[in-house]
Amino acid sequence: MTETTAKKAIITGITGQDGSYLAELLLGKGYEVHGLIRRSSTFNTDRIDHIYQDPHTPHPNLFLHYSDLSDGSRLVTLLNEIQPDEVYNLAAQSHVRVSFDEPEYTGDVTGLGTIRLLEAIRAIGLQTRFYQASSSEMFGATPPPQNEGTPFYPRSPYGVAKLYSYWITRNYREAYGLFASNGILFNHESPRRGDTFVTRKITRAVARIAAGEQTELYMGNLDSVRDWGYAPEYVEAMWRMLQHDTPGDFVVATNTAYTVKDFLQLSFEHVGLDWEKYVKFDERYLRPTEVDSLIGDYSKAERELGWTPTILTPRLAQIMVDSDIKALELGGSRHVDAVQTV
Ligand code: NDP
Ligand code: GDR
Repeated sequence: MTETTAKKAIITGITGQDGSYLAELLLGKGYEVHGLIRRSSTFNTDRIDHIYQDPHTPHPNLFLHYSDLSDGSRLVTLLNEIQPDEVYNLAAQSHVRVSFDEPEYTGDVTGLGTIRLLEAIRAIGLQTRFYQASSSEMFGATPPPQNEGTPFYPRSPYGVAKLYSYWITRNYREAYGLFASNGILFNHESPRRGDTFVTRKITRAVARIAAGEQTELYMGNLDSVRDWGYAPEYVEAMWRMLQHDTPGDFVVATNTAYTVKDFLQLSFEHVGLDWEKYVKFDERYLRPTEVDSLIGDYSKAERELGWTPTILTPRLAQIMVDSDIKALELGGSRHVDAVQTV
């Protein structure tokens, strides 16, 4: 019998929402996973603590390495050492509102970070497959439905930086024949979503209000329309893109539309409360330029990758509220995994 060696994958942004689900998925498929993490003065590995393996255990298959997308030479060293079969670039300054406060930093990490990785791959001559976490924010002001042929019109420093990364990924595919794909993912959420994104901000507040620990919730624009899907299903699409015969660009979405107001209503209703009694306006949550409506046409991903979403926004809101209630009962543990509750 011939022994097959495990595929090796690098995940940048492994400590984030998507990185943690992708790491679980790849470990489940028998990959050797290498996650790049940032040095921090406090622990930033909450989302992956449950899969952490002590390096002294026999045959570990998850390895963590300090790195930062602003440090190109470190990326060259790591890629050369690891010689991955697949690289998933999920790291980014990913908050749209924050990108208006830190536009240069966002450009450096969310934009130039990608060229640092691609150049490392090219310089070493690696035969690796590359996934770029592109975003529906690149469509910005272009009205829905949006698909792979829709013109881009980003509306934030984040969207502009992601557009640079999208095009440089395409350019390296065309110029050097690299197997490099863009997943153009629409908003996707989960109990592991960062606390300051709108869905999680709402579901955490609902849990706290229901428990009598909070009385009001300050929000910005409630009229924007989003196409919210479920993060564990979206990381499956990322993996399928890198198993496909040819590289390409794929929209991943649910093709459904809900306003922020709808998400408030769905979440508060789940615990029998009326959102209008608790939600107040604060202009600090407005953006200088807003993205009014994103609704993704994912028919190419369905046709070519066989991918379809099953969890839509109403169920998603319930999963997240239930998880936040459970987390509160357990004493504030930040991320209770709700995958089993689906
Ligand atoms: P998160 O914000 O949850 O995670 C971002 C990750 O990037 C974290 O691991 C973070 O590390 C890391 N990171 C940030 N800055 C740097 C840096 N300078 N060097 C190295 N790592 C860094 O994002 P998501 O998981 O939600 O999203 C994953 C990717 O997909 C991002 O690129 C995002 O822009 C993109 N995207 C997300 C969508 C969504 O709806 N979630 C939709 C479309 C695209 P740390 O934990 O230390 O902060
Ligand atoms: P988005 O997500 O900007 O779409 O980017 P976010 O959840 O931050 O905002 C969605 C919409 O809600 C409105 N909003 C508020 N948003 C936040 N964060 N806080 C509030 O209090 C609030 N009130 C109203 C926003 O104005 C916006 O219209 C996310 C990120 O994950 C990106 O990284 C990713 O690329 C895109 O989704 C697709």
